[in-house]
Amino acid sequence: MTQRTLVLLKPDAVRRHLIGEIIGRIERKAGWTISALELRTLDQDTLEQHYGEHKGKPFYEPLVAFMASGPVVAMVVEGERVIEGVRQLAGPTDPIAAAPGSIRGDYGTIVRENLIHASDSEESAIRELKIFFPGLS
Ligand code: RTP
Ligand code: MG
Repeated sequence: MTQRTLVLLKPDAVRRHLIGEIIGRIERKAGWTISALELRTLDQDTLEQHYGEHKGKPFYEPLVAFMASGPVVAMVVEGERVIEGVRQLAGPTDPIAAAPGSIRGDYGTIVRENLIHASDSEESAIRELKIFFPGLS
């Protein structure tokens, strides 16, 4: 099943010069293709749309401040079961719980600064891709 997912390399990944390392892991997966890619600083409106499901939670405000603290790399990745696949490469949200070999397990520090976002379902992917890449057909 060919899918599309939204991947964000968060400001910590950009600051720590880990973009190449993380993109390399995605590219090494046979059959996946990066079909759009952009470095951009996210505004409040975009972040509110993207993380709307977390509004009101205690971590929401610091999360949005962190996500606006520097540029992110936004990209579209396409391929076979790529939604589940990139989540697998990323590892669990909390880097302490993430196994070595996963992106968050290898490089994550605290739960907020966990390097990468990847859509968590087909429904989320469609919603998030519209926010970040509205021109996509
Ligand atoms: P993401 O949406 O960024 O791909 O991460 P996720 O699905 O693994 O985690 P989610 O529950 O959607 O949380 C979104 C992001 O919020 C930050 N977070 N901080 N307790 C905390 O301080 C806390 N919990 C979550 C993380 O940056 C997480 O990726
Ligand atoms: Mg999430």
